Amino acid sequence: SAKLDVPEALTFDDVLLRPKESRVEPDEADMRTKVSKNVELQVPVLSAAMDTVTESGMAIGMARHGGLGVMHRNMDVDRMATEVERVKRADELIIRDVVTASPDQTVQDVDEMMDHAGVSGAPVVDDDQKVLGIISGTDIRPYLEVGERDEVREAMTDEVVTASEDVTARDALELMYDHKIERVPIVDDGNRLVGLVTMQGILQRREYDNAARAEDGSLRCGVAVGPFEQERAEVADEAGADIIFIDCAHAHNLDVVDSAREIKSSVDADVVVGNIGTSEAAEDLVDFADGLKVGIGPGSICTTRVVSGAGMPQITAVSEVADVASQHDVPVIADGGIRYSGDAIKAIAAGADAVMLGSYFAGTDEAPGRVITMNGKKYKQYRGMGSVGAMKSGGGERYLKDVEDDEEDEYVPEGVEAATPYKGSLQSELHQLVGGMKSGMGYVGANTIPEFKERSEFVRVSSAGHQESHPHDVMITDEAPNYSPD
Ligand code: RVP
Repeated sequence: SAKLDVPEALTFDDVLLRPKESRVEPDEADMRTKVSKNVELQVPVLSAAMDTVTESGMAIGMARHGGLGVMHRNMDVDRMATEVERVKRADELIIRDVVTASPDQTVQDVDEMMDHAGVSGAPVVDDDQKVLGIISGTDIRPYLEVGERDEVREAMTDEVVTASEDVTARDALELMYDHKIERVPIVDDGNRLVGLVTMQGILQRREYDNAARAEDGSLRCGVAVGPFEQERAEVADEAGADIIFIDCAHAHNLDVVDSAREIKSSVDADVVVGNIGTSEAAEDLVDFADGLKVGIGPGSICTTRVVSGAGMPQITAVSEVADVASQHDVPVIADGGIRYSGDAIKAIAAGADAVMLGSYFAGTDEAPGRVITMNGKKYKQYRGMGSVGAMKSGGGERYLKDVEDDEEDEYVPEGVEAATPYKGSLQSELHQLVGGMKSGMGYVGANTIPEFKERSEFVRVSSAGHQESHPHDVMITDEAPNYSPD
């Protein structure tokens, strides 16, 4: 029957990159890419908009290392705005959230307070925020050693070098060198404290020379909004989000398309729409979307395909969408199902400009949530945004529009709640991911992402070939930093 004359769709394990003649040193591969029409990244990687993956901590880490964090929407609009502001302010020259001391506090008090806040010095201000002095660990130590409980006004340095808000990093550094100090309070015309510039802050900014920054120097970040959340989108835009991600499990729903178009017309930020998995969906979105996100069911915690019977294996989905999107210069993000760096670079070969990962980052320190120990091994929680737990705390509409409040039985989840091995710092995970992707570029002989997309070719892999790809016929004795058996 014609109904059974069906096309085949492929995913990561079905294909490998055909090795090609090359002079490319992987280390030197240029990973720059566009994730949306107006946002370029140094590293083609995004962290997923999930409540166990991306809040401001992850977004800051991703952007500092050249990628992009997309913050989830399981939080109220006010908190979302605060989270965006946190990212935007993270690497600002002038720290606005300054820990201050008052002149009549005791030195012990201030010592504890600074310890708690993780700072080593604080401006001393009066009730009117006027700067009276500055106190640091060095000023306090002699008092603590002899056990005296003096007031801050005794211990502080009262000749303070201050600067005004228009200070540049260079000026501030010069002041610090000239006066042998490490922090300069920033004051207004009335000598009232408005911020602080620290040596450490300036040096830290220099360290992240690969960071994803907007024109004003702030770190880039993305925010997920529901398909009908016009207000959230506008608030995110106002707060300074660089990209708004219309976040929907099936963005080819025509009501979603209409609403996304409306949101696009009311914000300044770029608007990326997803998820989709077919060329028809891409056709319906390319006229207004600044980027398209692909993935119907590939996610590690996703049960959409099992529950609904619908989905699209990811390599085919990406290449269908990319065929259409590339004709309109709309970037494509491959979202979900990436377990290894090899998967990530295969997604780019299929036509994506960047990749989004959830489980890969959920175990890092930068992801929300605590480390838990089970049977002596460390884990962090990782759950689908369509899981019962995530839906209960607000993520429901991604998967269902009309769930009655808190009637658990009413939910038809499309995701599971899980634990993922604890992995330590985001930086080392990203290093492995990007390093592996660069190796792929070396094997194909491409120096840049666009060149790689052009030059790469796939071969089809049999199940015997797949088995051969993984370590086999051995017992692994030491864990590799970039491989663990499934
Ligand atoms: P993975 O990287 O394989 O863990 O997949 C992460 C992606 O899975 C997310 O970016 C999102 O598109 C999708 N997701 C999130 N929640 C769910 C679900 O509950 N079904 N799916």
